[in-house]
Amino acid sequence: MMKNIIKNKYIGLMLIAGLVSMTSCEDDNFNHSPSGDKPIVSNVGATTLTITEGSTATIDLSISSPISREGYLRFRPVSGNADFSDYVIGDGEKIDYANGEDPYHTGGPEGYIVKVPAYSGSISIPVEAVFDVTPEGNESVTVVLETYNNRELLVNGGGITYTINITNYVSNELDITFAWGDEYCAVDFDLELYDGSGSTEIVHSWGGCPEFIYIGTSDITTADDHENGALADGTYVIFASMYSLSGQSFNPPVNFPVTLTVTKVGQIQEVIDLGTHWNSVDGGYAQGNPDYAKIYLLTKSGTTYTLVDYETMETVFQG
Ligand SMILES: [Ca+2]
Ligand SMILES: [Ca+2]
Ligand SMILES: [Ca+2]
Repeated sequence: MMKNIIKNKYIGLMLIAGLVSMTSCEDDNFNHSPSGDKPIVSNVGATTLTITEGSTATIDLSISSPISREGYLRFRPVSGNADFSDYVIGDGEKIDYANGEDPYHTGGPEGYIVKVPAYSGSISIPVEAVFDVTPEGNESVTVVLETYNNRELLVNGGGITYTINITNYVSNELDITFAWGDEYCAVDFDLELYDGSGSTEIVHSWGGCPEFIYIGTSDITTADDHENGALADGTYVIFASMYSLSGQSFNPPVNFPVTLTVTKVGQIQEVIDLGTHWNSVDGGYAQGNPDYAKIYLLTKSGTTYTLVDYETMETVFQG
């Protein structure tokens, strides 16, 4: 009984507040657009984008009547084999239920969210095809542009469909990635590139997990983490090692799941399994393990790279 009285009182107060605010609306001259007059967002550029990995294109929109409030739009993927790791729309903000993300707590399907600033008459939204070295087929995704969250903006026709085609990046650059399992990142492995004598370091990768060296097309000037540059034709030394267990102990002992992945960017990739070379008992250099490194000879001849296992003299990569 008491509950009902309170509830009725509350509703009564709400009605009075509503009447007051309606009255005050009629008293001023501010033009409140009925919902049918909300700004309409229209496409003004291409609706099919073809973008090479590592490059960016734009989706260009016009907004029919700029408003004093920010609005939100969503690009909702509806089909295709490219996922959020392959392309980024806007500044990358998204709802992604697979990873428990919903920044506006509004529910609804997954997609990239773009904020349209107040007073915008147009907006140009970047679409980035994410760079990777992996040789792969072309990727594609179809997304639908829709209003989102506060629904201050309406999209022409209720939605605009865009097709984003992602072209595999291909080059004569070489990527060498040395990985030992994300769960063992506290253990310190290192990757280094030396000249043919094995005594002068050209470049090293010491601070990552995985470590990688990228041999690009510009000149190397200083030895630094991952720095890329062109190499003159000749033979070089790749030195892949465990520096230290870094105080980590493992019970039971483990073989670290080490791989050396050699990729002629976008073209040829070889994953060399080194899963039996390093373990938690023998450790690395700092633990006095004499077999703490794997050594390879890397020969560059024009745009062809050959990697030979120094122990067995077996060719493990050519491309
Ligand atoms: Ca890709
Ligand atoms: Ca690729
Ligand atoms: Ca390291």
